[in-house]
Amino acid sequence: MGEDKNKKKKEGALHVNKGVEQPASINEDALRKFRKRRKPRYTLEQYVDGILNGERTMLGQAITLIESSRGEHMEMAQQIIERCLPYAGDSLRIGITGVPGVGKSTFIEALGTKITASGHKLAVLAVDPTSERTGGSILGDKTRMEKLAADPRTFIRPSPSGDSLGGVARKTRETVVLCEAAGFDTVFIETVGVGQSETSVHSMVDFFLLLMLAGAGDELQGIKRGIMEMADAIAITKADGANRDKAEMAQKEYQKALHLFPPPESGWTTRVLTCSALRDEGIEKVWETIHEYIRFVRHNGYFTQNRRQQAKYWMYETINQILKDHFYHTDFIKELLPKFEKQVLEGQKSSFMAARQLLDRYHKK
Ligand SMILES: Nc1nc2c(ncn2[C@@H]2O[C@H](COP(=O)(O)OP(=O)(O)OP(=O)(O)O)[C@@H](O)[C@H]2O)c(=O)[nH]1
Ligand SMILES: [Mg+2]
Repeated sequence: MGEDKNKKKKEGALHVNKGVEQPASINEDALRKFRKRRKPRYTLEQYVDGILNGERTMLGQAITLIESSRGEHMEMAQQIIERCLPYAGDSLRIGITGVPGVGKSTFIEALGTKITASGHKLAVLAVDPTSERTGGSILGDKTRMEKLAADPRTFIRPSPSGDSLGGVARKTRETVVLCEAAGFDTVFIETVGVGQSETSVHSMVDFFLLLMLAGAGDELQGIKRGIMEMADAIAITKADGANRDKAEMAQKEYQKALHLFPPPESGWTTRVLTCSALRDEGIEKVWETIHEYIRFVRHNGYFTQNRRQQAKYWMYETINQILKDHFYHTDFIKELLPKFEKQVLEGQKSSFMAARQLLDRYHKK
């Protein structure tokens, strides 16, 4: 997926007219060399000290290294994470998902301002692998999160961009570590409930909140059953004005529907709530429910068990990711791929054979 995107970028940027001599690519090369040489801006000590002091700018700079694809940056990012790990883990990680327009940003603003007003430090991150929205998904709707964006107790960071879902999710997972080391005791991870990203987010949070609309025609609004199964609570949004009754009806329906699902591993009974972020109604209740859940799973041991399982999951995810990245970024593989692809497309080689041969060449390199 990521590879296709890169390819498109290269081919689609400029149209080359036949017969017109193209300028030498000296500038490109010079630029590339300059970029390659650019070292991380600060020393490891400076990054780590800044983060542990809770400096938001330093935190932001370090996250930029996590998101970078330059070797030196990645190396430095890993060292920073390593040094921050002993100070991480001490936050409440909450995943928030829902279809576009369900009211995620408005909800985060309403709940977030309450959380920071009670003295907590909140980090708001996003996992959003669809490039069109990237960069804009969180910061773009600053108007919906006006108070939070200006709140010194909040750190808001849009989704890392230009990568596959696996890459985006892993980077966000690493960003959580730095946020926690910087003293953020509550972390929200927002994702749009339309694809695979919920599963990734679910595997990095302690509590998973699904926001849903009432009476939007289709009963389950294209929200897959699997996503409802993952939710520790469902909140029906926009329960105000004429929508209020509909929201309460939906609440009953979903509560009933949930009975048909297998009981979750945590032993918790999924709650269905209603809220209005605009009117600030029911928001407090959602927060109380989250705490009730945390007390419950801390008591029965699921909290720790779940975090350990997640750590294991991310170990394998990271291995897969690194192996895959390394393979696709190896120069001779990049050269061979189009040739093999062509042979497969033309039926000269089976896909299995092509894959096998490429991997053999890769291992022998
Ligand atoms: N009546 C009412 N409208 C709301 C409420 N919360 C959000 N809205 C409106 O719903 C629209 C979408 O809200 P957002 O918070 O931007 O929704 P979102 O889920 O972040 O949307 P995307 O970022 O596109 O995924 C906006 O016009 C909001 O003003 C609410 O509690 N009541
Ligand atoms: Mg939004």
